[in-house]
Amino acid sequence: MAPLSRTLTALSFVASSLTLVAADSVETSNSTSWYSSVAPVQSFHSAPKLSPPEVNILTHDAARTSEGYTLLSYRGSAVSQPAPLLMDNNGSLVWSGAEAGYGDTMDLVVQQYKGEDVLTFFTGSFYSGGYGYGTWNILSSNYSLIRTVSSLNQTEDESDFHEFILTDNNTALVESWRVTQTDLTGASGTTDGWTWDCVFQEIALGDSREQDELLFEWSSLEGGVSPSETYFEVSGNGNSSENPFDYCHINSAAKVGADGNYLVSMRGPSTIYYISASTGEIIWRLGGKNSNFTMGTNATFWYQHDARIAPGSSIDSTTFNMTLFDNAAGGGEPAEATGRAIMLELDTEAWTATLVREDLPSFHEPVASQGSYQALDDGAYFVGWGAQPFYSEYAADGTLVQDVTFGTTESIVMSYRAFKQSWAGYPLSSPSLAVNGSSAFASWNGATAVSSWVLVGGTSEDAATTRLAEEARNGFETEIGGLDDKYTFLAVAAMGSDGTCLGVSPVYSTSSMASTSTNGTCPSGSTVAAAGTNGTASASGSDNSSGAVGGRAIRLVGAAVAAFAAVIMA
Ligand SMILES: *[C@@H]1O[C@H](CO)[C@@H](O)[C@H](O)[C@H]1NC(C)=O
Ligand SMILES: *[C@@H]1O[C@H](CO)[C@@H](O)[C@H](O)[C@H]1NC(C)=O
Ligand SMILES: *[C@@H]1O[C@H](CO)[C@@H](O)[C@H](O)[C@H]1NC(C)=O
Ligand SMILES: *[C@@H]1O[C@H](CO)[C@@H](O)[C@H](O)[C@H]1NC(C)=O
Ligand SMILES: *[C@@H]1O[C@H](CO)[C@@H](O)[C@H](O)[C@H]1NC(C)=O
Ligand SMILES: *[C@@H]1O[C@H](CO)[C@@H](O)[C@H](O)[C@H]1NC(C)=O
Ligand SMILES: *[C@@H]1O[C@H](CO)[C@@H](O)[C@H](O)[C@H]1NC(C)=O
Ligand SMILES: *[C@@H]1O[C@H](CO)[C@@H](O)[C@H](O)[C@H]1NC(C)=O
Ligand SMILES: *[C@@H]1O[C@H](CO)[C@@H](O)[C@H](O)[C@H]1NC(C)=O
Ligand SMILES: *[C@@H]1O[C@H](CO)[C@@H](O)[C@H](O)[C@H]1NC(C)=O
Ligand SMILES: *[C@@H]1O[C@H](CO)[C@@H](O)[C@H](O)[C@H]1NC(C)=O
Ligand SMILES: CC(=O)N[C@H]1CO[C@H](CO)[C@@H](O)[C@@H]1O
Repeated sequence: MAPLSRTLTALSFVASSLTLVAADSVETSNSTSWYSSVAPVQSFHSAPKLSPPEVNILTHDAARTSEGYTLLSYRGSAVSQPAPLLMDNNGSLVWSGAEAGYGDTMDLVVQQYKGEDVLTFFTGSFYSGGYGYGTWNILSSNYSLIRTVSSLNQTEDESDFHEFILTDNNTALVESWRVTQTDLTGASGTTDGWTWDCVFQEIALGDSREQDELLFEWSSLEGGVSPSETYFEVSGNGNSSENPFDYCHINSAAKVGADGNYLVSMRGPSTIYYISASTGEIIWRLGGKNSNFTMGTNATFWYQHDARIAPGSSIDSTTFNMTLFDNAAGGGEPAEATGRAIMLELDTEAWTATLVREDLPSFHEPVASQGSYQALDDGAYFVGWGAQPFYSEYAADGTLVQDVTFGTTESIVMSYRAFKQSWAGYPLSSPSLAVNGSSAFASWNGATAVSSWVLVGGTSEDAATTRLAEEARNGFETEIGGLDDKYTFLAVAAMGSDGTCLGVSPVYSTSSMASTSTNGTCPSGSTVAAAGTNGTASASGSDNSSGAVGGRAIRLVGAAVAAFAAVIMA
């Protein structure tokens, strides 16, 4: 591949704009301090290296909001600590990939790999034209990297960041941008112009990258998408291999229907393509200059993302529904007044596209780039507003039930896509403890099974075993107040809802105000989760009688939890 001028984006660090706010004070924050920063962040005593966004929850109908975690690929030039993030419905952090060194990422999402839930996301280089060169990461429920996947048949064996789909046939869909010389006269360029050819591949996954095999490859130029289909303007690009014209800008791809055909979205032509898996031919186009469908009232979309067949629909039927994110902007002047997430009913006999659902953003503006639209299992819909730092949930009847912003200024704080999904995470790391004033603070990045925290203490490093207090988990970091000076060595144990000890922090010294190298021990009497299962490597029993693996759990129910909560222990 010809060398490209690689302008890294999203690197400028706006340190002066940072506002640190107290941990987990997020539910109703509409404070002056939130608005005084473009990218306010939360901070934690027990996880001082993490700076996830402090969100501003504009709407939250808790009774109608779907369960699950929100997945963000938080980044942008105003973001001090870009990271893949899991947040809960209160805007509390659940997992930040920053601890493991992940920074700028794209498309964090839960998928299934070999029957297990995994987290997948892109890491690599980001370029100002809105594409990337990198790899897709697959993390297990213990947050360890199972493997990476990348495009094949490339001079540089790297993928673009727009799409990564794991299919239930152990294959993956990936994309890449290939610099290619072509006739650009149809797009007001030269006959011997240069463009990015938009490529997608289906790869059969082996047990490692070396064993992966290319099953199918399609490119926009070879597949029949003419440069004349684009709405993007050449404007000085396309005259050299170092300055290729982005005519197609592929984003979403999906494998659909009984024949395993492909549904592919490209922004440049504002068109969604249905492509045959057996011949590579374009079966039909939706939208754009050569649409097979007549677009009904308000059905036309511009510079869209994330085209999917709606749940309950089949592309093999003559009528079916499709969801997509309509940016309304991206090619110069905004084409519509606002971005929106829409569902179209398509009829492949009458060749009509009819708008049947439209979810509008509270900010009511076009969305210059990025965006996603997810149908949830309960009939609700979840929207990631791309370049606008918002995510929103709409009930089946269209009511906005959750509306959250995670930055205040357009285009400098963003997440390519946002999802709401269920996830169970069992980190291999240990819980963290810090003391500040007369309180202990406990957290465990990525642990989803923690129901309460037990504080244990003692007067020597090796004997921090006296059970002092128990506090129900309360957001990412839980405060356990009223420390007694007498216990100079402390540890916190993370307890599951059945009283199982899932993990223990290292012993912390209140005289040095730092963790020691001694591992904490599970509270005596608790069942210790088996090492290696559920990522509980950090849990260990305090003694032989403490209920080793298989021992009976001591269940700490209502009254016991309340009695322990925030109580000063003598
Ligand atoms: C939050 O505060 C900002 C700035 O004071 C204001 O513009 C906005 O309307 C407020 N939002 C809500 C939901 O109260
Ligand atoms: C959100 O906070 C409320 C109290 O403010 C609490 O009852 C609820 O359990 C919290 N939800 C989550 C998902 O943490
Ligand atoms: C499943 O993947 C294999 C290659 O791994 C391929 O040969 C087969 O056609 C695929 N089946 C379907 C239904 O796509
Ligand atoms: C590999 O890429 C080249 C273009 O660089 C293309 O012509 C060829 O068809 C691709 N091979 C496969 C197996 O798709
Ligand atoms: C391509 O166009 C740019 C300006 O649009 C110009 O600076 C550059 O010299 C041109 N390159 C070639 C090879 O013509
Ligand atoms: C879609 O329209 C093209 C002409 O633009 C035509 O060649 C093609 O057959 C149409 N597809 C179907 C499925 O009718
Ligand atoms: C189409 O959209 C416009 C602008 O949002 C709106 O005023 C009009 O009511 C819509 N028409 C229909 C039939 O939905
Ligand atoms: C498409 O969605 C609309 C609105 O939910 C629904 O009324 C219609 O039945 C759906 N059409 C199909 C073919 O599923
Ligand atoms: C205690 O917390 C306050 C407020 O976050 C912070 O300013 C201070 O540095 C902390 N003290 C210690 C010893 O960590
Ligand atoms: C972490 O998860 C992977 C994949 O599920 C598994 O192979 C590995 O054994 C786990 N590691 C530990 C220490 O449990
Ligand atoms: C302390 O815990 C870590 C896991 O968190 C483990 O690797 C290490 O072996 C433990 N050390 C001792 C002395 O048990
Ligand atoms: C690998 C493993 O042991 N997973 C278990 C973790 O804990 C959950 C809930 O307790 C179980 O459902 C999993 O099977």
